[in-house]
Amino acid sequence: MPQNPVHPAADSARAPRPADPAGPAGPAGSAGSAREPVTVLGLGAMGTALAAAFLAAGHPTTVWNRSAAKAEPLTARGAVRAATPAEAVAAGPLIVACVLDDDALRAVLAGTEHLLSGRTLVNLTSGSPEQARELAGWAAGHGLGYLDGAIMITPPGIGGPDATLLYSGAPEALARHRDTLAVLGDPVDLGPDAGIAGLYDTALLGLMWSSLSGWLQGVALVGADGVRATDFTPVATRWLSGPVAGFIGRYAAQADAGTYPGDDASLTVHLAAMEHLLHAARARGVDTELPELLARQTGRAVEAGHGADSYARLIEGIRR
Ligand code: FVH
Repeated sequence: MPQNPVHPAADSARAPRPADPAGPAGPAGSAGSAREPVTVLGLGAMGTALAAAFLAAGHPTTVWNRSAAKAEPLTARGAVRAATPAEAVAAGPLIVACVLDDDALRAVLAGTEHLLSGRTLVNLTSGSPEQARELAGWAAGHGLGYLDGAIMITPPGIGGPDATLLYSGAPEALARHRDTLAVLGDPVDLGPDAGIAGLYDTALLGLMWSSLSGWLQGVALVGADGVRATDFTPVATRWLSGPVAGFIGRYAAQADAGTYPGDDASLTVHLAAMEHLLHAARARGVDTELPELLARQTGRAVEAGHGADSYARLIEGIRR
């Protein structure tokens, strides 16, 4: 394997192992003056953005991708292309993986097991909480620190002010690599259970889809009377970021406590307003599937005798 002048640690699988991840950061670690070397496995749209952010921040960056050609724009900017996953893993203490799914990640890591001890794997591949916990157990068996991560932004936003990444898993791994990972976006620590980041991810995506569909419903409704989406939207975002965010903040405590005082607006009032939405949608030939679902959930709670409760009461039906 050829010597690499830019990043000698990428030279071969014979490279020395990194310091114990639980120990203090070495000269190349987050706490040192030199930038920590990073390996990025997977150069799809997201992996490429991650590697580009590390490079832009001055981290010696080794990359590997199944289709080698995708590394070219990054090598042109100073990345080192590893010929194999093993060579990439051996390049440094911190491995950031972002491939299609869990199966792909396992395929990539197969055959690297003997190199893993003492390093940290940050898995930014989307997966289920169960897959994350299984991977954490597998990693522990190989002496590999494991952090599961969820990226709450699309590739162009990586490194930008709106980028948030959720992490859960080995606490010492996050502490050790926090400065490096902060290059990608604000790191949010969700604790030691590796499955929690993925769980938040799916819950937050569900919230995003519900919000987007609610907004599209509104766009269709006002659009039927000639209002443009771009005129409706500033009012909608003000509504969402102000009052609606406030409702959520208040209802969170009710959902935890299991008591739902309807002192702001009762379910009976909500149901009556949903009937207006249904009527307005029908009158304009707009799809009613979403408002029907909302009215059905609310109607069930009212029929069960909870009409005086707040909207947060619906959690009981959703939790089952
Ligand atoms: N793109 C986004 O906005 C979201 C944001 C939130 C997190 N997701 C997750 O990130 C993972 C990767 O997503 P991506 O957008 O980078 O996806 P692609 O551009 O399609 O790249 C896929 C990479 O995976 C490699 N790959 C696929 N199968 C295998 C395999 N069997 N063995 C090895 N590598 C594999 C693929 O390689 P290649 O096709 O270029 O050779 C790409 O590097 C994903 O979990 C999102 O849910 C992104």
